[in-house]
Amino acid sequence: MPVDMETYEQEALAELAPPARSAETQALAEIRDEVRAQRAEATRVYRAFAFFAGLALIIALANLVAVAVKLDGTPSKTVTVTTPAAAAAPAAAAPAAHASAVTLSEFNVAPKPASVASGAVTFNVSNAGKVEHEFVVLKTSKPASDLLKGGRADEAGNVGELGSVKPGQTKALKLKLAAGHYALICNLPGHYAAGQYADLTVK
Ligand SMILES: [Cu+2]
Repeated sequence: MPVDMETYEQEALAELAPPARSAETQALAEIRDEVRAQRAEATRVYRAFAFFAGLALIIALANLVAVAVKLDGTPSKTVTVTTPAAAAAPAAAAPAAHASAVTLSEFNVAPKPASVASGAVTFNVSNAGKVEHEFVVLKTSKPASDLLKGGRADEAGNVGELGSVKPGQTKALKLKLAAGHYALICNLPGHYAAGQYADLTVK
């Protein structure tokens, strides 16, 4: 009887096993089908996306071509900027100024303009530097850079000066100047040697 029981159990197990296995198999098959379905759906979505993306690209390209064709077809307009004759005329025949704005700094003299008309000339001298400067006008045939004499500039030909222009200060110097070459310098110790000079032409 024990043998029979064993056989029965084995048979019973054998009977149970296949359905159990087939249930598992079926579950796996369902999962597989589900995965396939999802994959198919994903592919559909991707294809749809790719289709619309492609469509958008084609539309964009078509627009580009349309714009290019339109641009090509449009007669190119040359924009001519006409300088007003009134503005050009003074520049061409600018009368020489009777004033020059001079900026002093470490260590420079910057007259604007650097050419003035003979007669009454006003120098509006500003000290844009951080230390005190002076402003000396010399009538000389030598270049402004060629006046050094013992550490300072030779002041021969001095026609007028402002002895002191403090930082931030602006002073006017009015002189009667004949036509010729002038040197504008600051002759405080070391300033000329450091390059504080400029040439001026009086016409
Ligand atoms: Cu100076």
